[in-house]
Amino acid sequence: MSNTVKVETKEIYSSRSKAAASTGNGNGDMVGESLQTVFELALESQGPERTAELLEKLVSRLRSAPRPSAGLATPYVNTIPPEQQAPFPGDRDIERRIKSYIRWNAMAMVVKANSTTNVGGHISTYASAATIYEVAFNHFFRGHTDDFPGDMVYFQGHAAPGMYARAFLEGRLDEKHLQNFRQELAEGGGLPSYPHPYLMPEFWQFPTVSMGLGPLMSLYQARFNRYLQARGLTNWKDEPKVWAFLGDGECDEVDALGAITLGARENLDNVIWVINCNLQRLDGPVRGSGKIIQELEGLFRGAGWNVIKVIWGTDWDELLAKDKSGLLVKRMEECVDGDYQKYIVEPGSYTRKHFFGKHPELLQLVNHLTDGQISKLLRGGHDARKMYAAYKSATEHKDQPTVILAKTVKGYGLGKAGEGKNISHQQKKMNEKELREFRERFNIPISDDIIAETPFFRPPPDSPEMKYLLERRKALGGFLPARVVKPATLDVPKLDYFSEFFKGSVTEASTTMSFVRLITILLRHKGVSKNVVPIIPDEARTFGLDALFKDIGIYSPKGQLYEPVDKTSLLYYHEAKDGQILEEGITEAGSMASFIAAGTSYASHGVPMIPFYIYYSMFGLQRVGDLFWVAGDIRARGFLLGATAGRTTLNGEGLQHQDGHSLLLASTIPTCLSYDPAFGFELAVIVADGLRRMYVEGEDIFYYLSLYNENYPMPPMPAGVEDGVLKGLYKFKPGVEGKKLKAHIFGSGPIIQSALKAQEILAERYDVSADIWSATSYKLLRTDAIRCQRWNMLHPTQPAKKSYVENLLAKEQGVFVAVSDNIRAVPDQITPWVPGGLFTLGTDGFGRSDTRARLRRFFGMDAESTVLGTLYALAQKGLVEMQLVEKAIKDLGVNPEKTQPQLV
Ligand SMILES: Cc1ncc(C[n+]2csc(CCOP(=O)(O)OP(=O)(O)O)c2C)c(N)n1
Ligand SMILES: [Mg+2]
Repeated sequence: MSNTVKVETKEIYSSRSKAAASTGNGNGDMVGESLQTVFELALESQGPERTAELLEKLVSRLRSAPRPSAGLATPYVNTIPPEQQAPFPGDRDIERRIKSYIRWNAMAMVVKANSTTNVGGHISTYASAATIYEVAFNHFFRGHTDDFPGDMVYFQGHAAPGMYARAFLEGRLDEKHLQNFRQELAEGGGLPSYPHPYLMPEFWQFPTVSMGLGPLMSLYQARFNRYLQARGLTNWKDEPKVWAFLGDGECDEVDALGAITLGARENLDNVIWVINCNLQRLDGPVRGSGKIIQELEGLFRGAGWNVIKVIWGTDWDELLAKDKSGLLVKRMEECVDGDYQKYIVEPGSYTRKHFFGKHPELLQLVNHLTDGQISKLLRGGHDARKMYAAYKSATEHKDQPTVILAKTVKGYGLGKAGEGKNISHQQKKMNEKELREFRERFNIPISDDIIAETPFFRPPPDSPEMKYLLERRKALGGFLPARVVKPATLDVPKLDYFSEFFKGSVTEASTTMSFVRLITILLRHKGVSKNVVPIIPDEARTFGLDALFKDIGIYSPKGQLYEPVDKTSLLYYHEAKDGQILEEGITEAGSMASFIAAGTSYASHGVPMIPFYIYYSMFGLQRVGDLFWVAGDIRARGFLLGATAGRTTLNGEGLQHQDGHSLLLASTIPTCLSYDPAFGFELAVIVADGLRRMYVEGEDIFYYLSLYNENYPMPPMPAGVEDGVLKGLYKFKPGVEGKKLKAHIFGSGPIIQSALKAQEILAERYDVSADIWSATSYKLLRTDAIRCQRWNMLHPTQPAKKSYVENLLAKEQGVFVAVSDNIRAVPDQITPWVPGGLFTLGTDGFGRSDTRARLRRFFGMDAESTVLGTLYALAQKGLVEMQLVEKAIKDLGVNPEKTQPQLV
């Protein structure tokens, strides 16, 4: 075989020398001509297949040759040549009319909203993407049916008006909704600005408007769909496709493209991305002096994706076919995006002069076209036939994800009001003249006398357009977007299933170890074992979860194609096609995307899954906080475990690892319940209740739990504390009686140990009886208190309600002190509701490496510092003399002039 190729190659080489000889010299054009002759000779003698094979070899040699550009891009023309283009099966005229009405309504809702309010909105994004979406709606997106979850579509956030406008034609939204776009609090309700399942839970599935997150999540969603299939948890008639629609500017977000290799590595041919390359972002061109389509093509091809470029509309096919010299493609290649933008804004005469006019041959090509016709030469993304062919090819492509790079015009159809202009993205208003032009261009049947009001337009129900539109959606399974949640509960374990945690243990353990034990027994519970999804970003060994590798396996679509080096050990690295663990590697963003896919499986698949995502707490809320926010918006359920938490408990790792503020960040997410448990039994109580609330009651909430790596004996559960554990505060150990003074110390996480030690010192040396409370959740205490406060304010003459924390502490005497391994703002959340206020000790400032003892002294929250804080709080209330505090500073060996953690 290889011999034959050699012979053939030789033949071609010799033909080439003949050709070169006949042309006489070796300058660039001559070489080009010679190559063409060789190519034609090869085609004649070897046939197209063999020639293609030889050319591929040449191209691969060319790629490895040192050259100035990466060379992964193909010529600046459509990937699918006209002769391979699947024919468009729809009725183009009707589809164009439907699209025009949607365009109009999408524009009208923004213009209307901004005529009376300042709520903003975007016209230009959808204007550029209308064809891209409409072809997919009429021919590709499959809706949810009983045996099919529906294709999962990540709509570009700024194109939302288009989706609403379509839903209006479909009869799913009425005029009032459109009227109240971005006015959700208006009477009768309104429409959210962007895709938010939290705000429109029966409509939107995926939040996308924080740019970059949609593409990332779509990949992990597609991967999660495969995971469910591999584990036998689905029962579909067909596999859903995951579509993501992105802006070209959006591709600069690291999140957008940072995970694309996952798509190729795991052969996710269930993924189709469509990048609307309108060449503009918000401020101006995406790559004015370059070509974004070519850049993206190289990137995706390098990452192993199937790339389909849809650059030119059908009008260009004829010109390209006539261009025997190759000059047209050359011209297309040499123009940069800034030029292409200019050809939109300027009249056709400009394009004739500056684009075609560069070469007389090109001018001739367009001699038969008027300037008006030149200005209307379509870009690929505005041509339904080209988009259809691309989608068809993408949906049939095997083994690789596909990206379609569709070239469009930002603000298409807006004319002087913004088409192709740099201000296009921000355009929200149109004057009457501009509205008339828009109406004429798209043939909207709206009369002059009402046009200034930008009325919405919906054709009558028996019109061909309406019939066509509804028939198409019916044939494709139903409307989209749609979020369909069927009630599905799990047979979750009751609290007594975790009774081993209630006994406590003399052997020392950390809360991380308690968690490992907890998930291990959960994986043995019949009702939920299959639904648990452990997610780990390359830290299983850090947390002691590696024991799970062998038992439940790591999910790998390829299985394990090698013998692991530790095969002979008990806990070897075990990958399997139906593995249960999602071992993500070092990507906290990717892991969160998996958490979200698993945590919304109850909605997207009707299969409730229970993600437990455990990670270094510092690299969670702080690093990828926006994905936590999305988890709230998308109504995800599950458990997030911020392990190795605590600015001093994780001691050796230093400044960039030591987390003392994730709890505060978690407290900002409305649907996230955050806890800081100190003991194994608290963890069990919280998880058991979470399972009930999320998977039996169906609450759309998720949990953030801090876990620590400090070992201490785990105490047995005191009687009757479950309610307090869940509400956020309970008395763990009362102080000794018969002391002169009274204090209360709130401790949380492992720092409850400092509080317990302080309790002893205070009793023995300072005649203070200190009750020790475990503060499991300042956030929940605060939310409850705020709720009461608000009610009281709004019902001023009715008996006031008291919050849990106020009731709990009402009868307590003395001072209140809080100590934790977090910044003071965490406990400070409840200060207004603590009788006499709360004196807090915490870890404000950057962390550093040292022993726990030294760090805790440095931050001033070890046992001695807690004693000092308590005495000072007593002194501030006049209950002891300040001199006693002075004395204690000496007795306890605290250096009053010690370096302070830097705060500005
Ligand atoms: C993370 C994030 N950063 C910034 C923005 C603000 N923003 C909204 S749209 C936009 C420009 C979008 O350009 P592109 O992605 O090309 O989309 P187009 O509207 O051109 O289709 C920007 C900067 C955002 N929504 N999200
Ligand atoms: Mg753009």
